[in-house]
Amino acid sequence: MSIHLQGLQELTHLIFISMKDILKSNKALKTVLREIAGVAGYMWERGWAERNAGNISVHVSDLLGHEIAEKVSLPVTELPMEYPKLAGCVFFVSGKGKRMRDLARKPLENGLFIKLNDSANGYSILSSETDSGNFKPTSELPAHLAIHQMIAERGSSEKVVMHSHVTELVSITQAREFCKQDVLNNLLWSMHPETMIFVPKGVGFVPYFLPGTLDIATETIKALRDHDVAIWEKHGVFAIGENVPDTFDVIDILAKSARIFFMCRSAQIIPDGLNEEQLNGLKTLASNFQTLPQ
Ligand code: 2HA
Ligand code: ZN
Repeated sequence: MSIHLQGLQELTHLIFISMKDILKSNKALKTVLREIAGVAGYMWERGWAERNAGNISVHVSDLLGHEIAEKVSLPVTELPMEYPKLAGCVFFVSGKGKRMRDLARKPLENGLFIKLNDSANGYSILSSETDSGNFKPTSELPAHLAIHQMIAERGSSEKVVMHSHVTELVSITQAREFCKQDVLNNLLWSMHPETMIFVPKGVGFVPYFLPGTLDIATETIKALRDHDVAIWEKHGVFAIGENVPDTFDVIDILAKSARIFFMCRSAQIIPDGLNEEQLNGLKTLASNFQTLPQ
């Protein structure tokens, strides 16, 4: 029996792609993995990634699709729903139960490449540098794929979906008065002028749901239809972006605003915040804003 299992494992190993080999020649993919590792480290350093908290997925079909086109005979794991716009697409996703601080050091051992099947109702693991059969994509895969599907439906260019337990933003949602989208956005925008510039669409608020479920995935895509970031009540944030560093920066800017608010409050200061006229001025500036100021 054990001999048989060992044989099976070897076979599975053979049909897995060696990512280390692909990365030797694929510089663009190497850069993305380096960026993921960098951002995972920042999340850990900021205290937003305790234990296995947080997850990330990056749509990499453009970078990897041609190299794996012929690899079709891998085992398929069923997904809880269909994602028709993602048929055949390839993603790098952080691994279930894996730690951000480990992803920061060894992205290939703490994340994996998956490819959706042609019916878009299942995925295959293309690579795994750990040989354990228990290595799976993040528990929030339904939310990640629902968001990538929404991005594909509207034809926009975001490739990255990032989830993190941002302490400052989770803290704000502990107060019922801030669990209203307009109140929350006004608070965050009013704490610092650059929040309006870099997060002009503000945040969408998602009331508490059980993590990892289709319900929270559905509510998250509703929130992300008109916003770059969704804040999950008493849990964390989901952000989307065109690349890994920019996606992290949006979360970081929002956290800064929240931190200013809490720092004032803990010094017994009731922050004035920017007023309506000042915010309107920033809104106009943001709509004309194309490139980063020098
Ligand atoms: O990856 O953060 O929401 C673990 C989580 C689940
Ligand atoms: Zn979480």
